[in-house]
Amino acid sequence: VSSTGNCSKFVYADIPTFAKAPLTHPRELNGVEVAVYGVPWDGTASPRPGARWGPRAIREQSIWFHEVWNPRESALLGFGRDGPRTRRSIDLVDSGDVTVSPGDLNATAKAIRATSAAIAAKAFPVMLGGDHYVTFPAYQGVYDAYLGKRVGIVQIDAHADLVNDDPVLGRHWSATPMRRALEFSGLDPRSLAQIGLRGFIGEQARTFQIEGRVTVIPMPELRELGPDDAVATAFDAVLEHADVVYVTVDIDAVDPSCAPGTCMPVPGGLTSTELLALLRALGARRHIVALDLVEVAPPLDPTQQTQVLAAHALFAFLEEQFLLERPDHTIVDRSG
Ligand SMILES: [Mn+2]
Repeated sequence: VSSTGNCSKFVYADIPTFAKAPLTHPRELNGVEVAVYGVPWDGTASPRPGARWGPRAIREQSIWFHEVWNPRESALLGFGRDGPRTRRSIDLVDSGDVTVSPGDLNATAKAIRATSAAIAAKAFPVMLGGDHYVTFPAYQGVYDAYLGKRVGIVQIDAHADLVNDDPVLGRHWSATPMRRALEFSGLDPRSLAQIGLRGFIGEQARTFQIEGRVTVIPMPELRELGPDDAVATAFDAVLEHADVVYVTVDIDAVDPSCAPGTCMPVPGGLTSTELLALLRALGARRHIVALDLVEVAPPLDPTQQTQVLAAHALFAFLEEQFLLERPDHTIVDRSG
């Protein structure tokens, strides 16, 4: 959107909306297919802040390929599956950022939930975080938009984020969102699947996983299964207890050597190649009603590669989900 009325091809020119898509308010999404929005919030990160800069940094890196891809005008041609394409373009917009209130989690969570609900009612929401706590109010918004449907979760993450209550940090911070989401939905914990876990886990969270029979595919098992089978296993399990799926991707699932810009890095994670393959495997699934990508903390990565990877991962998902033909392709009914 340049002052001459033309959308400049250059990465360094213009206002960097996601993929240089038009900026469109969540109230004006009629006919829109995908709406990207940001939550510039890290007020619930426990160890290191920085994820408030995530949405802007991902947007900046999302325009590198504008020369070859303008979502509404030109084809997005990645090197994924070589299948037939259902179409060339995606009716994608950028709905800006949720208005956060620094220091006021209640007001911020309320705003996230309202924005998420407004977007999910009209389009496929892609949320750019933010620390991982923001997934909880975003999930609530999707739940509101799909009232009557059981919204399961497939989570790509190094951590379980299933802490219930911490003596110091309490119930609302970046290690609790999956626990809060299950508590809110009242769904069987088997409606949650977690892929990429590693490192060490608190007893509280581990006990919940075991007792609730949460599907957990830790790193060693993921390496054995490969991305396609891991995603298939997760979806098969979750869809026994859910009608639709919310996908949340914590960039810390990736090894710190590929994605150092995150608040709680854990060694032994995905390569960037594996993350892209996972996002393609996810993108090939039906039943997904929302996606988020969280915990990109640009101040912790002077090379900017964390947000470059984040942008590529989102493109891989979008190409699979919206442009490539799938044998089981079904658009989820948004009419409720
Ligand atoms: Mn997380």
